[in-house]
Amino acid sequence: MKITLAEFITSIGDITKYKDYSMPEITFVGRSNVGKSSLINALTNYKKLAKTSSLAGRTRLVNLFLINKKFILVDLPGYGYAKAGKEVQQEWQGLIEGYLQKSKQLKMVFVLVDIRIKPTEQDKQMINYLYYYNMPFKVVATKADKIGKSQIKPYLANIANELGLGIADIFAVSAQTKYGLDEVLSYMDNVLDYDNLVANVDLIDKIKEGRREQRVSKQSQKNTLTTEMRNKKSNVVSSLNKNSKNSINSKNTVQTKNNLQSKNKLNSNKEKTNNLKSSNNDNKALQNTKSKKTPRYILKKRKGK
Ligand SMILES: Nc1nc2c(ncn2[C@@H]2O[C@H](COP(=O)(O)OP(=O)(O)OP(=O)(O)O)[C@@H](O)[C@H]2O)c(=O)[nH]1
Ligand SMILES: [Mg+2]
Repeated sequence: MKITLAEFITSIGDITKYKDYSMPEITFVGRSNVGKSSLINALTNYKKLAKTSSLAGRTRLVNLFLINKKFILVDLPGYGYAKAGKEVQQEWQGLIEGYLQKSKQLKMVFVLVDIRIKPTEQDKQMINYLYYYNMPFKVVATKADKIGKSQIKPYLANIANELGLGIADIFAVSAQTKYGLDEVLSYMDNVLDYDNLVANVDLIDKIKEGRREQRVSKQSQKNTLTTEMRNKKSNVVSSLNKNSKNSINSKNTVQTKNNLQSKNKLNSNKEKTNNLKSSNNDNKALQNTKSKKTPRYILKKRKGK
């Protein structure tokens, strides 16, 4: 089989949203940084189909790629990346297991191990898991370019021994030098019965159309929401204005009442002061009448008499 066309279908972060495209699927599992995404790029001959990184934990979602319009390659997050933290590791584990359980079209699981590194406990658990659920799998030892060609067989024998498999059950590959890729491709060919696969010629167009419709409906939802929010806002503002007017009115009424009361108070005070004043004047008048003495010149006159 020669891969001439590879197209991105979708990325899934919530496995409940996984959709069955009714096409055979092949997936790649393994430790973070083992080379899953690089192997997909090398097999398809696309440099940037799947995102890769020298740092572990690059792939965080389940990524689906349509190949030659006939089958799907699935790139999964890696396991065993301690630095990602427990919660994130569990999330990735959930995506890996969720995908393996959900896919009804899974024809092959490639379990990747680094050719130079002894398979980890998690690699063994993965293989036991696949055995347990009776899922077809094959081990692929990656980064074969890192060791001399003559070393490949002994390294493969070690891995096979660790995993309780025969050496023929393991492929050795290099995404960098393309070593062993043809072998993997022809194995895929057999597994898929590639020549008898019917191409789904307009799947990507349908997906694109679906995405466009989603975008439009999201945008219109957003617009409705914005209009609703604007209306709500203007209602709130107008009711605020009404309230503040009412409160001003009631304030004014209270103020007028208060003013009236204080005016009345002032008037009654004034009256009181006036009363007091008049009573003072009366007193003064009384006092004046009481202290009225005979004028002095009259006295003198009387003396002179
Ligand atoms: N020398 C060599 N390096 C490789 C090979 N395959 C992958 N690498 C490198 O290994 C690193 C990790 O590769 P990825 O393909 O991102 O690994 P992954 O398994 O997808 O990693 P996660 O997405 O984090 O799970 C990158 O720096 C690659 O360039 C290979 O065959 N040979
Ligand atoms: Mg990756």
